[in-house]
Amino acid sequence: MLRVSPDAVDPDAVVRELLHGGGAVVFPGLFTPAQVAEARAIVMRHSDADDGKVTHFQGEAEASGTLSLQRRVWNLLAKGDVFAQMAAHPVLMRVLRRFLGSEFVMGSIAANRILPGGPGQEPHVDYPYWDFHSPETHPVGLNASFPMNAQVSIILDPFTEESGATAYVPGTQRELRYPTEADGFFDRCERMTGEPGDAVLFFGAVWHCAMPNRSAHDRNAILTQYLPKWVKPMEDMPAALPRVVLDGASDDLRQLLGLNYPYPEVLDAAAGGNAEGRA
Ligand SMILES: O=C(O)CCC(=O)C(=O)O
Repeated sequence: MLRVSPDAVDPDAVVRELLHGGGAVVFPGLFTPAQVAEARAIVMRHSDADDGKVTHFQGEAEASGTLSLQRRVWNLLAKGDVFAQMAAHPVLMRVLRRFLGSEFVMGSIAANRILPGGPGQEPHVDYPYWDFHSPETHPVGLNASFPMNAQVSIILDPFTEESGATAYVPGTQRELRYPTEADGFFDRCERMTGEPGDAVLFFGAVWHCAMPNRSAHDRNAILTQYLPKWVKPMEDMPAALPRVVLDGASDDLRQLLGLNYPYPEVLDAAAGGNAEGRA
């Protein structure tokens, strides 16, 4: 995986790697130990007693009864200011504006905690390609020549092969299709290993999945999903956030929440000149 120093980021080089190279880059040490500690404490607090919120892509875990050892904490913006700092980090904003367009939005910000002994996931591609196992539900001819997703995993615990660092098959984003058994994912995969505070940016069309945690410690990561402004987000974040967070949102956060993008709109009800101007 290409390592990109946060002090020397060339957005065009990152975009090339995401689209035409391995599909993933890591920004080492993007977040401070204090930010990591704060984020981790909140995630642990919200998931300690909660074994009900799981992810898709967990067929085997369902069968083996270990489902409760992989936990999600959704809607993180409502749970601590540190998550807005993470989501709108200037390095990420700069690169993502190049990759997804200057008015890109955020589709989701959640934590994935895998407890010791916890399961991995099935190899998959991410929203909005998540159900590409039924390609006929998507437009004809859709390919990966431009991206409709970017994922950022912010690592909160050591990500090692033992602890279940995300597995991915470099280059598969170019194929834009759902991985099948016949693809031999687990024989071909590499791992997104890293240290707390590192941020891995990848194109969610690359085949990937969380892996089982065989270490003695929890494996936490913040998973942030970014989309072009016109893709319907996965989480309805504005609806889930308290008014005070929306009112106090920075310009970047307003953009991420999609508050600057007007559609869909009831154009009959819009002020006369606007509707005409936008048609
Ligand atoms: O936590 C991980 O390693 C990846 C999670 C993931 O790919 C997902 O939930 O879609």
